Amino acid sequence: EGVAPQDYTALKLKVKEWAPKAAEKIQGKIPEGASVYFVPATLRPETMYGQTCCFVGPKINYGVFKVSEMEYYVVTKRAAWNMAFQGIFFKSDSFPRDASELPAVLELVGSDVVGTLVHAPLSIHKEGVRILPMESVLPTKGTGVVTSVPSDSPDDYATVMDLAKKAEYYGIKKEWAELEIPPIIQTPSYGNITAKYLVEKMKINSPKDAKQLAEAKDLAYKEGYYKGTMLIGDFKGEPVESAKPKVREALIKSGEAFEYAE
Ligand code: A2H
Repeated sequence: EGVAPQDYTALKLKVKEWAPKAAEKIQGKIPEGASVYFVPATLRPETMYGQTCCFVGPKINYGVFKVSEMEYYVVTKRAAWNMAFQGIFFKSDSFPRDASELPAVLELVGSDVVGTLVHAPLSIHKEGVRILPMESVLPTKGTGVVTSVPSDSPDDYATVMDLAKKAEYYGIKKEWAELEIPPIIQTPSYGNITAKYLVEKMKINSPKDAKQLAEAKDLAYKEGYYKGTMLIGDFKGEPVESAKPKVREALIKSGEAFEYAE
């Protein structure tokens, strides 16, 4: 990780239906009718059409943080602390002095929220996508929530394949990991589902093949960014390089995302 700040797009995935354990814990802690959002941080906003699920680390601790009377975000405490200094929770300049001053209403463990149904902005899956477990989510990066785009992220592709194969072991429904993977970006070298192409070509068999996945991630990122063309959405036919900031701006303007840096 370099010293230059990462400018993430923080996307708002609204909860439609809580998993049972989360529902029990949240009971009475949030006003009736309030909106709760899972907030993944992404560097690839132009791929959000292809979201098929959203990952949390099953052993990671998350907080539910109050943004306003009727709006709450699920992120790590570390991310909430950063957000507090980026004007996301507090309108004025009243910054928190320590973590106890963060507007947390309750804590949840990742495994509590697995199975929760959320609305993912731009996703072709309008009926919603599920919160699913990913062992490799780092608690020290972004918000600790990672939205899954298996068409363009080799990590996401390898993880959804593994989840579908071992659904019982993970305590999930197989079909939650098997939503259709739509083509989002056409590339000259890897076709229109770059991550699948690379994972298969490099014979990556597990989300634990960290070294190979890092290599695949690098190839996918460069090819998609410099040579990719959008196949879907308002900027269909445009190069990824020019579509990317436009998709980001549109998401921010519509209130479905905000800027988050670290
Ligand atoms: B990206 P950087 Cl389609 N733990 O979003 C593990 N991974 C995390 C994370 C965490 N706590 N927080 C964010 N990320 C992922 C989309 C995407 C991403 C695509 C292709 C590549 C890609 C959909 N997943 O990332 O270390 C998020 O996944 C590869 C660069 O800060 C985020 O963007 O550079 C990216 O890693 C941020 O990684």
